[in-house]
Amino acid sequence: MTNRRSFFKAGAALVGTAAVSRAGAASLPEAAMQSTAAMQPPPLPPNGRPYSPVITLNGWSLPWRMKDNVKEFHLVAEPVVREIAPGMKANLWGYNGQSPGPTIEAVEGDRVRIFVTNRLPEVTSVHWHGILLPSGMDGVTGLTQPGIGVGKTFVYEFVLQRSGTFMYHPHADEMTQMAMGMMGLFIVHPKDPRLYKVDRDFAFLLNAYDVEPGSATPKVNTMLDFNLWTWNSRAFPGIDPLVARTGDRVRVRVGNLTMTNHPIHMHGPHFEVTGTDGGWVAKAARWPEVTTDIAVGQMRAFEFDAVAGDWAIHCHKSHHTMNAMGHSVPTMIGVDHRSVAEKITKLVPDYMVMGERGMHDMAEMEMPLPDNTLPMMTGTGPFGAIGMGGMFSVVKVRDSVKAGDYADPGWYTHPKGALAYEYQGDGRSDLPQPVRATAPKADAATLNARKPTGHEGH
Ligand SMILES: [Cu+2]
Repeated sequence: MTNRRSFFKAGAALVGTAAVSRAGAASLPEAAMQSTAAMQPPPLPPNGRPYSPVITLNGWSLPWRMKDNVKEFHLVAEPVVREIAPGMKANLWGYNGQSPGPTIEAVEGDRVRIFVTNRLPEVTSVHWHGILLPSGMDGVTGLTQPGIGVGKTFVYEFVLQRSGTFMYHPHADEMTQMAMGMMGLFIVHPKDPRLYKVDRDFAFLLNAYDVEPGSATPKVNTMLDFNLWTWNSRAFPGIDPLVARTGDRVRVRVGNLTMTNHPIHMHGPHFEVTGTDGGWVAKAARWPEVTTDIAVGQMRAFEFDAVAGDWAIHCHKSHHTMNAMGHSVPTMIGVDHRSVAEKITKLVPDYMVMGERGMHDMAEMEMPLPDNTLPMMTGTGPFGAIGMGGMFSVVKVRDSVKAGDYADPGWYTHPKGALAYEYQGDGRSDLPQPVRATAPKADAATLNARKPTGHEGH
């Protein structure tokens, strides 16, 4: 039972195997529940080693019970209803009332004992993604443990060997359970709270769902063509802003549990990646960036010095800043279909011509949508439609924000002379035509060129 052999030969500094204490498992710690998608201000640790908690966007951190110097947490895997954004709720699976599950926060060197109760209709398990632990605690159904049966509770116990940004998710029927939203963040703070200290520490998971417009339950067999691209199971404009004070050192931690990579791009100040799956990045190995690509299963932490303004932060795959809508919409740019539209309107009075001058109109029009469906491009700023959904938010930096205040400060007031404006200088609207080269005569080769056709099925 008490196996004290080192489980990781190369790491002399590592503490020995965590042995589950059956006495400790005698009574279940209370399982805190959350019914709202509103961000819950992070509590300071009531006991144990000190740390500065992370801000989980639209989320919360799980309280623990300290028992004989062990932090005891209780996760309950269960069906939940998550508000993806105001106007749309999804039937997901998650933990303790929400998807993603609550963020687990602890400190390097802590011994944690995590009770997992299964209230799903099938077996589950929890894999502690990125955390170095005895392999028997790794949570892989069939390989390191039997699945946690319906209605049963399992206990995981291990010592946190190193600090960093980690995740948890099932390793049982993963395709279904992750497509349904079962995942959470696991943050391990450094033992020395002065190490890597920042003023604000935000965290979110990249996740994705395929929920048909008008329905509420994700299609779990979808492999790549998801239609809801979310951060912590929220789509813009439902995603919290990242609020900071001018000059704050800000960290953003991101984990990717979707089925594709996401180049996360931030406007404004350059940032540097300070943490990866392998831990903290040495100062000499950091370089300035404005986009960091986060592959499937990866975690990244990046840091910057906050500069006043409203700065967009988003995935740079432009289809990931869109909300659900059918994808089989033909490209109409450059097509004048007014005469056709007139004929259709006689038959279908509500018919709308759209897309022939680009898609921006769609961000502004109020189109009737099926129930429980978000507009495809949405969110309104001080200057009109933002035309974004999905994986998009705003870093809102102000001089006046107080320490510990994460409330939305509203829109930025731009200093005089620091705002783009419409040119009205000489009143001319007939701008000179550019001189264009004359097109060469089409020859046989051009006429024979075959263009690819048929994009149905994408
Ligand atoms: Cu993306």
